[in-house]
Amino acid sequence: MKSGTVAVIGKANAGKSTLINVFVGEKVAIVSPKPQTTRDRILGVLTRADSQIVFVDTPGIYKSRNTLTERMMKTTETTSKDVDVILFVHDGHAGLGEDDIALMQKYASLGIPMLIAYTKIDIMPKEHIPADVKKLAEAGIEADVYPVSARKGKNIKALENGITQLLPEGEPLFSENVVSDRSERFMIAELMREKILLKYEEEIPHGVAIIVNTFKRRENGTYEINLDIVCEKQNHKAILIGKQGRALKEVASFARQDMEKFLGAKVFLTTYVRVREDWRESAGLLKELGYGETEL
Ligand SMILES: Nc1nc2c(ncn2[C@@H]2O[C@H](COP(=O)(O)OP(=O)(O)O)[C@@H](O)[C@H]2O)c(=O)[nH]1
Ligand SMILES: [Mg+2]
Repeated sequence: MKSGTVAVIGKANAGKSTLINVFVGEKVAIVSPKPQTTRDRILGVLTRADSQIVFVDTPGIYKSRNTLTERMMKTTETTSKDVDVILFVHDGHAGLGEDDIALMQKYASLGIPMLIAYTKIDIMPKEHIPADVKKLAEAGIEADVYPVSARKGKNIKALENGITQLLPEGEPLFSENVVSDRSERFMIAELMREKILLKYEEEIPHGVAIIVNTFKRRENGTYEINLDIVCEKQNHKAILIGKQGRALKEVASFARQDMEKFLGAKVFLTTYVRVREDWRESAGLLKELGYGETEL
């Protein structure tokens, strides 16, 4: 059996998490048009009759600015060195710049087999693809390039086959019914954060963390969930809540609907917004909020 780990690497917003969700066939990582959506390393597991691919989603590559983004970068860096295969995800529709090529060269030089997913081809002119593939070859990047669309499910199977071929022979790392290493509790917090990312301007969601206080399955099968939405400033709290609590009610309602889909049961959700100043700069608070150092 082919079995191994694949680090999914690329710039913020390239489409890494979306691609993993499509491979796995379930939402294991939240997605939004904003950078810093993925903060943590998350595993997505794809098991077939004769193969198991363990995708490692990473926060992506950033120019570090605060303790949280630094830790995110470190997660990406350590992950990329400790896997069987690197899948470099490039947003084809964003164009191929010198900085993209430099990044690919950097990861290609680690001595780990690498493939390139050239994604979002559903929203770009097809004629750009061969020109970019040629540019990559000219830059000495030997990795096979797979033009794909995660959104339209295009060419995903070919990429899966390409990855499988590069994996070593071995026993599966996870049992066949596992799709992620993360708990339901974690996904609940992430779904709340996703809706906040989608609704508010970047400054607010980037300063938000979610704490799950209560996650309880009642005897009748419904769930009782209570969350703290932690933000960095009083004025962020006011914006999060909105006039007469309307903004918060709306995001909580969207989050609850997704939680119900995810858990397959009715959810009673209550939320409370708290201010903890500068939590992103404090190692202690980061740990408390679940952003401690992670190891593969
Ligand atoms: N049109 C299109 N959009 C995509 C595709 N893959 C991802 N996106 C969008 O790109 C944005 C960033 O995706 P995400 O998976 O969060 O990127 P990440 O930061 O690399 O994990 C989201 O708005 C996605 O819906 C794709 O194949 N086609
Ligand atoms: Mg992501």
